[in-house]
Amino acid sequence: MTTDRYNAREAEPRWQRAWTQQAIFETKNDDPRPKYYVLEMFPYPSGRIHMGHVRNYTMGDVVARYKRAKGFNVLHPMGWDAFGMPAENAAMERKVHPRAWTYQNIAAMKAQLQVMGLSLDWSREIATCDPSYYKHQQRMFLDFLKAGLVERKQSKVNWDPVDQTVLANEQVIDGRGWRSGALVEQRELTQWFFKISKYSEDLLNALDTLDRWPEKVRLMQRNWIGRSEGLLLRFALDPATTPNKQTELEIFTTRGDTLFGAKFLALSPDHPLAAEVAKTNPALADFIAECKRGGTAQEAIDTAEKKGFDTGIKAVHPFDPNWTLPVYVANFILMDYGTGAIFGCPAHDQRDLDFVNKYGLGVTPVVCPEGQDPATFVITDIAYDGDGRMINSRFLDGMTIEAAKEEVAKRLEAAQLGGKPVAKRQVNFRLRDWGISRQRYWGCPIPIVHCDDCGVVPEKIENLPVELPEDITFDRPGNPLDRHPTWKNVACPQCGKPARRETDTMDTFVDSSWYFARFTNPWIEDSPTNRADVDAWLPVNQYIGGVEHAILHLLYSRFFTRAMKATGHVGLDEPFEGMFTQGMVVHEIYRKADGSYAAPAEVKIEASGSGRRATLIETGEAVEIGAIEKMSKSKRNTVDPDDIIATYGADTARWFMLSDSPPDRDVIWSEEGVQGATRFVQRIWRLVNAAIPYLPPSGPVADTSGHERAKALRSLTHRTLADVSTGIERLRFNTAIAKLYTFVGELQEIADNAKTHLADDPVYASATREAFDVLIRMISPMMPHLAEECWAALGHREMVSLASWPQIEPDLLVEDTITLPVQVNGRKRADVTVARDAKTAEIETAVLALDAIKRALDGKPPRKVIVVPQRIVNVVG
Ligand code: ANZ
Ligand code: ZN
Repeated sequence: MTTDRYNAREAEPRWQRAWTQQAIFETKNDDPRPKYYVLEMFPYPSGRIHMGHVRNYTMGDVVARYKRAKGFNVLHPMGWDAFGMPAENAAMERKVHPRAWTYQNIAAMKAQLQVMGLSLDWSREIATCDPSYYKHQQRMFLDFLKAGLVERKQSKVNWDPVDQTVLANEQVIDGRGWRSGALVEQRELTQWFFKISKYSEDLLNALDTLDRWPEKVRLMQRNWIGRSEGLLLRFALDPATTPNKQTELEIFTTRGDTLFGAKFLALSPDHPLAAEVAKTNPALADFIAECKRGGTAQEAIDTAEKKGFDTGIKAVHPFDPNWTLPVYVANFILMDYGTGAIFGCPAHDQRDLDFVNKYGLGVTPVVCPEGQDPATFVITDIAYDGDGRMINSRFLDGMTIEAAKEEVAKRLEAAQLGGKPVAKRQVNFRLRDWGISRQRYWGCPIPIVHCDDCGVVPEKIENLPVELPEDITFDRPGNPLDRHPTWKNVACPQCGKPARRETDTMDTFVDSSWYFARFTNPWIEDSPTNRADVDAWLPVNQYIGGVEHAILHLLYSRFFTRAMKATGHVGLDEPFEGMFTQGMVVHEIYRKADGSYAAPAEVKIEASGSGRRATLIETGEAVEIGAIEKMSKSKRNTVDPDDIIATYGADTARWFMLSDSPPDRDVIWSEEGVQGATRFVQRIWRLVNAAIPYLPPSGPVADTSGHERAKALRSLTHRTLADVSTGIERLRFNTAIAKLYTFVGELQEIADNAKTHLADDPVYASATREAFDVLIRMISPMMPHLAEECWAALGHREMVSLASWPQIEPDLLVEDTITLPVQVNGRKRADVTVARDAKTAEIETAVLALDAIKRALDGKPPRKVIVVPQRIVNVVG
């Protein structure tokens, strides 16, 4: 018998080796069992895993191990989202090649993941920077191009005028280039786009079918796609005020009801009419140029001060020929939404209100909230965008907003301007086409050649992959592919004449938009997917990741799957059947007297009075315990998974990660919590070893009839099993764990007195054996190493990772007693607890034996006792 402490440091690597040697987590595509595909978002190889990864991958691993035990053929792969800017930054700062940097990081992180004991199929490992992966991505780009899902068009980029380079949005900080500090400008470049907007309606509607996605995520996607119903409305212009006798201007509005509150029209700085006026108006030309300074990021546009320039053009109100409105160019109107022109109603749109307050154009409210007096309702600084009744709006007065919209639409559809209806109804989407061109090296090359004679020519499929050159320099800003001496010089695939390669690479979101499909058969060389395999495995049954990817990554993946279907690479639309977004890992912040931060590893926490106090381990200096926040390097409140695993073992880290909070909420990482988890690991080990000498071999459980205690134990075992199973199925890991704590508490008593309870009671010993065998299988998804060790100690030869999940015996789930209320002459006097199958006569006897009932009857015999089976007992006195 082993009574030693459980030594995680020795046991964990031993079991990891055993799993690897027997390749038990390698999944076969031809396995006939039902499939289950569980996937966690693959990591960017930054160099080290963090606690967020630990949480994410532990959750996925519990699901994978559980489903395997339930008899599924489980696919649980892992790979690397390996292209991206940090590798280029490292190259610039440390003179290391992006490829070398990336692969070193992959090796380091892979070792860290292996130490966590994750049941991953490493035979399917993918790195997106590997030509054997991106070759297929290039192929799909060409397929999409042929299918009309790719387009080349002008688009704005952030341009750093000092570094002479294009910047990603995240490289623009407060309107300046992150390296040069120069004010960023907008530039137009011809770029490649995936036509995701073709699927706007479908991507929106299909959200309704994703009933295993968090509502929050679906809502974020809905808002991002942004469907709005409105009007395309043509305003007549006074031709005398326009540069070339233009007679009309088309705008898009979702608020036709507010037309009588209109104070101005506004054009985007990129609107053709603005450019036309600017030709003869240098001040306007300057204004337009100024608007183009500052980044292209939406946020920058939203927060910038609202500015405009009066073009001098006059527009005519559609309901009143004598009412004219000034036409401005304004910096907050985007060219690529609606028509790039609007009418402004300041009372009910904040941007418009800010604008008119600056230019003194006045405000007339036209919607009055319920309960407000229209005579006194005014708007000054805050626009009103709520519900109400129409006011100051002639024939619309008194209507609801909806009714007014309808009335306006009807009248303007019937009215004519230049021989056509003034307005027509239009559905608009906020979702823009996906610009994938990046002017960087470390990404998937776009397989296109530019030929002076043939124009834009797709590379031939047989020439794929277009591989990145190895010999590049990072001594200057800009795209190394662009300035590479030879790489871009190629023969035109069509005419053979000298031509140039496209030097843009793809947005790294493309790489992560189909990796889940590639995992289903990462070996196939001549196509991105094997149709039989990909159709058998997809959709991913359970996808798990951070809420920060709730919008773009999931939307792009949903688009890509549709595009792959359109080009014959998969057979479905929706890649992720179940989606789960886990909460963050948060930790206290410690601040030293000088204001700098101390890391948790440098701090000792002690109880002090009713609270806690923290000191620096090294110097004893007191540190202030601050707020609990997301782990971040800048606040130094991070805990290194490696340290935790080295000190306590992976099982402790995994258990604590799951035990403390609901998985979709934040979990507070604390030393106390980790201590609690590690004590629990030791407790299970002691418990098992105390019982082992008295346990019969595993086998059918002895007949417990007539043995109430054994029956009760079996019932507890199976009820716990049922609860833990549902907990895991619903990803409520913390509730599953709470049940396990209770169960272990009950088993403790047996173990403490093992000899007395078990030595001479074979029936109870048999029920106890069952309890332990079930316990170990229940903890095995969360603490797989400890479970293997206990399972072996309990005498099992096969690994618990291969054992099947215990069968729940439904009979044992029903409690075998029942409690009924007892009334005397219509008033409740007591409860009676009897066997569920007790006969009426037995219930009568039990009821009349109760003190409360005797008292209520004043000691006299009852006139009648009526037992309503399973419901109530009525005593008539
Ligand atoms: C008049 C109006 C009055 C508007 C009012 C709003 C409130 P969503 O819902 O996102 O579709 N708009 C139209 N095109 C624009 C552009 N290219 N750039 C900036 N703004 C634009 O938004 C539609 C509303 O956004 C439209 O309805 C228009 O302003 C503005 F009390 O028209 B509205
Ligand atoms: Zn050519």
